[in-house]
Amino acid sequence: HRPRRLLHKASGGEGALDAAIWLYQFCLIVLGDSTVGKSCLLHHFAEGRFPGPAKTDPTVGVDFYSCLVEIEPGKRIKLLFWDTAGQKRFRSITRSYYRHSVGGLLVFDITNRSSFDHVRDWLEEAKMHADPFQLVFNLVGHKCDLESQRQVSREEAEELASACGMRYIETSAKDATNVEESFTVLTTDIYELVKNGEITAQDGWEGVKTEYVPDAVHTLERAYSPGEHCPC
Ligand SMILES: Nc1nc2c(ncn2[C@@H]2O[C@H](COP(=O)(O)OP(=O)(O)O)[C@@H](O)[C@H]2O)c(=O)[nH]1
Ligand SMILES: [Mg+2]
Repeated sequence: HRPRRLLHKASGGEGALDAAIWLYQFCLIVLGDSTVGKSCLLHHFAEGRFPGPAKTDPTVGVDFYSCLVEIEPGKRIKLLFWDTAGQKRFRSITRSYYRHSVGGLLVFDITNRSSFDHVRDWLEEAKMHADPFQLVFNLVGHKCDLESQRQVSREEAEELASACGMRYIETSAKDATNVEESFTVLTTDIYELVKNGEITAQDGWEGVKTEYVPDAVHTLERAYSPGEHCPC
C-alpha cells in the first residue's frame, strides 16, 4: 500500500463524519527562508494544485492547513500544518509553534544558495524551541523544475541531510514532482516512531494526538452490530 492524501469530502452528512475519524493527528511545521516555496508546496499538497495568483502573497505570520493521509488501508492520519513566514520579524510568532509540532519539512530552494546555507540555523532554532520534545524533519530541495539554475547539487544536499539525521527529497510545486511523497514519507516515518513508542502523545502537547472517533460512529456501530436486537 502506498500512503496517499485523501481529497477533501463535501462538508456535512456522512462524508464529514467519515473525515472526522483518524488514528493519529500530527502537528507539523514547514520551515525555511522566505521565497523558497513553502506556501506553494503546502498549498499544492493540501489542495492538490499550484496556487493561483491570489494565494502567492507572502505569508504573514502563520497560515494553517489540515488534511488526511491514508497510511495503511483504513488507517488515517490527520495532519495539521503550520506554514510559517520566513522573515526575521515574524520569528517570535513562529517560535511558539515549534513546541507543539512533532516535526516537519525544512525547505530550501535549489536555485538559491543562501537558503541552503541557512538550513542548519533553522534546524538548530527549531530544536532549541521544541526541547524537550523531539522533532522529525525531512530536508526538501524545492523548485527542482529549475534544473538549469541549480546552485546546490543533490550530492551536497544529501550529505547535509544525512549529517543531520534527515532524509532528502527534491520537489517542485510547479510540475508536482514529489509533492505528495515529501509529506507522506514524513508522515510514515513519524507513524513508525509513534507505533514503536519512540514518540508518545502527552497531555499539554499538540504534536501527536491519538485516535478520534466521534460518538456518533460508536452509536452507528452499535446499531448495526450483528446479533443485536434492533431497538425500533
Ligand atoms: N519554478 C518554481 N517556482 C516556485 C515553486 N514553488 C514556488 N515557486 C515560486 O516561488 C515564489 C515564492 O513562493 P512561496 O510559496 O510564496 O514561498 P514561501 O515564502 O517560502 O512561502 C513564488 O513566486 C512561487 O510562484 C516551484 O516548485 N517551482
Ligand atoms: Mg509563505
